[in-house]
Amino acid sequence: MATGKTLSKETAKLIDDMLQGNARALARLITIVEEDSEESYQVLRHIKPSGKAHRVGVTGPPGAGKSTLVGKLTSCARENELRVGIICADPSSPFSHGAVLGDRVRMQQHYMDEGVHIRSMSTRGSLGGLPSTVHGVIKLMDASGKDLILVETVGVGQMELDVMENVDTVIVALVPEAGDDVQAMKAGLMEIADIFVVNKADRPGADSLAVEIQSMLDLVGQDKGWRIPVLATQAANNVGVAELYEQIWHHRETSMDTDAFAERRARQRRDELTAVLEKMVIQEFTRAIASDARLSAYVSRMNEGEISPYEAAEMIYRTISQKES
Ligand SMILES: Nc1nc2c(ncn2[C@@H]2O[C@H](COP(=O)(O)OP(=O)(O)OP(=O)(O)O)[C@@H](O)[C@H]2O)c(=O)[nH]1
Ligand SMILES: [Mg+2]
Repeated sequence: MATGKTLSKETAKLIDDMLQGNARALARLITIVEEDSEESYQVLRHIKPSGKAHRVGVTGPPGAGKSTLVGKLTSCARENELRVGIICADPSSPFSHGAVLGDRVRMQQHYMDEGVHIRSMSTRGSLGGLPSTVHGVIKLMDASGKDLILVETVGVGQMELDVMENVDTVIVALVPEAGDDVQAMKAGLMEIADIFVVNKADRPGADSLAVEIQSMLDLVGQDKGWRIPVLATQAANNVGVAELYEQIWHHRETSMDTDAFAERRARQRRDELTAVLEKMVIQEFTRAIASDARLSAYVSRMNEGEISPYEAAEMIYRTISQKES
């Protein structure tokens, strides 16, 4: 990574084309961002997202119907002539084996639609870490003029929860048969949900799951301003999806009124600043250590067990900051 301001001609053209709504340019730029290289740094540095797009995360256990929901929500958005970006994060997870193909089937109609851009991303493809790569892709989709960005993750790990830090509205989708999952995920998912969905409401146990979630919500107490709704849906049958769609926009309005929206976006910017700074500092220090015998001597002493990593870090840090001041 460098701090230079140069952008290759080729990439500058891609950005121009993307801003004009060219889908191939957007796809190419997403690939560049996924590679986490000098070029990705330049792309993210130069694009100016409008911040206009509403960002929605959909998470929940494997097979809960998240992709089906995302597909149906996309139809609602298209009926309202909104442009949609879809990010399916981590389809390579062992839980959703073959998901890319399945998702293609579930979202088939949208693949043919110019107003929809679908992108699947795997952890493997994102060297900078999935959450920050997803954040970069969200920014690109926003800059390209999308009105609604839907991000799907399988909510099982910390990384997937971190992805949800980058959205404005988090939908947690559960299913009747996932009784144990509710317990297991309670801690993580309860905290991040803005809207709960009990999908596959055509199956037995949906009502009692909704009651269970509601009583858990009552127990922890609701946030000021926004009452987390618990909605029953049948994504596959397109039942309850329109109401979910309404609730998304209702949440946006409410969180804008209470400043929760602005606070979330501000936190995202702070996280991004920290991440960029961290990268810059680590790269600068790594370069300095490699090119300065005095600094690399500390690393050798650490390797020989003479000093601890803490002491080595302190000495390196002190030497570099003295040199700079
Ligand atoms: N009975 C029933 N099946 C549904 C419903 N919604 C989705 N399904 C089915 O559930 C299966 C899984 O749906 P997906 O949308 O792929 O679920 P997902 O949560 O995206 O799955 P992963 O991404 O693999 O975790 C599919 O066969 C859907 O057709 C529903 O409301 N009722
Ligand atoms: Mg899926």
